[in-house]
Amino acid sequence: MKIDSIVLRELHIPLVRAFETSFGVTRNRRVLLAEIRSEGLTGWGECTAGEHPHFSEEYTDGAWDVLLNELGPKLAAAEMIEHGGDCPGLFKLVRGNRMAKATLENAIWDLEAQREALPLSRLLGGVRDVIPCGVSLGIQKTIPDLLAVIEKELAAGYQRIKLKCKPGWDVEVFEAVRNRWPGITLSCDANSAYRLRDADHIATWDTFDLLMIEQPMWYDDFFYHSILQKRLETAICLDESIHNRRDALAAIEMESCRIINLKLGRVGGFSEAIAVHNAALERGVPVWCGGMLESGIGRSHNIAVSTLENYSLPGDVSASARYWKEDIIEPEVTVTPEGEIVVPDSPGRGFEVRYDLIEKLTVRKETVRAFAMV
Ligand code: OSB
Ligand code: MG
Repeated sequence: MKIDSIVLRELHIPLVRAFETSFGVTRNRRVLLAEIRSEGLTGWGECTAGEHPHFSEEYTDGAWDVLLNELGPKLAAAEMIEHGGDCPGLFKLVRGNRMAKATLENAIWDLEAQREALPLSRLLGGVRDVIPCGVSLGIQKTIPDLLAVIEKELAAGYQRIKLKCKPGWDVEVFEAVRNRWPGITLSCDANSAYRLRDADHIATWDTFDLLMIEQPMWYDDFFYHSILQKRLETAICLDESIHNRRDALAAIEMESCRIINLKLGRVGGFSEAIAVHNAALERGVPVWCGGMLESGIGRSHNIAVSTLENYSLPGDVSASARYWKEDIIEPEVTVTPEGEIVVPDSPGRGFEVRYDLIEKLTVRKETVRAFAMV
């Protein structure tokens, strides 16, 4: 495919409610989008980097620079890009920066799906018509506040509740939730807030029958998680630690986790996500699709990848209205009373972009040049 233009944008969009994790509070998102035109079609990608390098090393301004001056020029100058799967090779010289890489690679997959007149989910090898949905609930001011939020999300149909946790917002919270709802599917996510010295404390959580404990310790660790996993009945799920197929193999081999949260941006795009997915499938380790507070573009990519066979647990991909007053896609993402998202069967992402709204929310916009100005 001939790449006609690559335009990068930064959009500022307030969340409808603040999202608090063990590493901080997000109130406003800075969303980076790539808009790639080729042969009369337009593909879109979203960068899932956060505003600060708190979840991973990547962050909005760093990703913007890498996209504009490193990856974008490589893609703009490429002569032989036919498939999304050609991007990892093209970007090989740039180390890390996976969320930035995924932004462009995923837009190429989107273009490819449109060119082949296939739903993106089918191009990726997906097998589901609907995907099961859970929600990730941020740390709240009080336990009664949290119980009220859970009540609302359960009434909306969500199949799994994930509680963000940290020291001081854990056992009492799990106890209160389990007392009220003994049977719901419940998990927690510490975003690396604990250390191995907390192992005895974490082991007491076994009584809460959690589906998993997500990334309890260091964001870059396998070894200490494998020690912790031996001391728990509850499955550990790794998120931050898994960047590629080799990481997944190491974590599975070392028994550092029994479940993987497989995020597109964190592993560098659809190609590596499929590789991690397949490695986990072959070894009987289920995966699910995490979220990064995405706009509709990233959300639609998450829906497509969640249709792969081994995405067998409910993900954190939920309705647009939980994040945005107005989403930048049409229709916005909605969830059925059964807690499922119906996967679009039209070519490409299956959601239109609201171009006027994107223009209105854009605070910077730059066209990538085929050769960086150095
Ligand atoms: O650890 O899964 C995480 C949001 C931002 C950064 C990290 C994480 C999250 C979430 C929110 O849990 C998932 C979502 O609703 O998009
Ligand atoms: Mg997580």
